[in-house]
Amino acid sequence: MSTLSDMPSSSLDNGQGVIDPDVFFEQNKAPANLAEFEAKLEAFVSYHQAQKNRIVFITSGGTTIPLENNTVRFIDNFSSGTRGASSAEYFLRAGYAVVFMHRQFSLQPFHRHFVPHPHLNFLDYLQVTDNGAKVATAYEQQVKTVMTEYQQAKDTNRLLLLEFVTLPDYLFKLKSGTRILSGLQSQVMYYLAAAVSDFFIPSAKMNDHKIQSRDGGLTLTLDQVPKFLKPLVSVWASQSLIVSFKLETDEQLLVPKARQALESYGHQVVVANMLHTRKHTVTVITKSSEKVVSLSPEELASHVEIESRIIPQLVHIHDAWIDSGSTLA
Ligand code: PAZ
Repeated sequence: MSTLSDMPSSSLDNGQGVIDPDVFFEQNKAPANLAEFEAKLEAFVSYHQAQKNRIVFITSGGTTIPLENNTVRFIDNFSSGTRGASSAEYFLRAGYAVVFMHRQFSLQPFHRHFVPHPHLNFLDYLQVTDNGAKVATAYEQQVKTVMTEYQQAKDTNRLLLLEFVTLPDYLFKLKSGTRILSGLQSQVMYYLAAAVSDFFIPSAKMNDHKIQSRDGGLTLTLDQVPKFLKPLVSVWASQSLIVSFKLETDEQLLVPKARQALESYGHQVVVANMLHTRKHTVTVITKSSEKVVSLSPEELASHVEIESRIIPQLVHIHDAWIDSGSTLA
């Protein structure tokens, strides 16, 4: 049987496999495209800083956990990126410049209205004409509506798409992003909707090459991912408004765990949601308030999106944060 569990455990962990966030960055390799990520973000931030625009930094989609350094196999999670992609559109409507840091190939703002679709693929939206090709008549109106907003976001340079794939990729970019955005202080909101793994295999403990099946079954031991919200809130982005998400499958745990997160990390907002009801019910929790936001069956049937209710509330909380450095207004 192959096993990764007999490899040396980190020398700087707490004895239970939980390492300090700083140690994580020493023990894992920065993504190869970090410099490119930073250059794009720096240009975007300096443009919006000059315009005095608010920026929301959205994370969206799931992180992967590679099982080999030359990765053939990895652990993934369910997140499709709907929450992040739809929220980006409502933040744009609210006047924000949006950094959309998403899992590669997960849903993107605007594109999400067309692909993936259960019955249509990209080419089904097109039709051949005498001179070339155009949007098929049946979809012209829908394409026009979505394109108008998309074009406006592009023309005003208010949407920056950035990608991650693995957990280290995500964490290096998030940390770097907070450094680049730090000059905007309270003008920035972090909207951390990505489904980030709680467990991973550090690079030093991973097989370098493809795990072989010749020895039968495979036993994996995963380390706990350090609690990055702590340095994010207290050091990396201490002046900004931080909205984290809490996902549970046991209703009894949801609000207590969301409140525990607020207590432990000291940030401003947790949006709590259940796996199976996340598209129509969430609870927006601050230290002094708890508000259930939900859609009626009629609203759901007429394609109202819950993000259209969540974002205005967060904008309101951000207004107060900018005015008084508090969420209590
Ligand atoms: O990406 P999606 O729309 O399928 O799901 C959104 C979500 C459930 C990942 C998000 O709302 C969320 O709760 N993110 C944090 C997950 C966590 O607790 O790790």
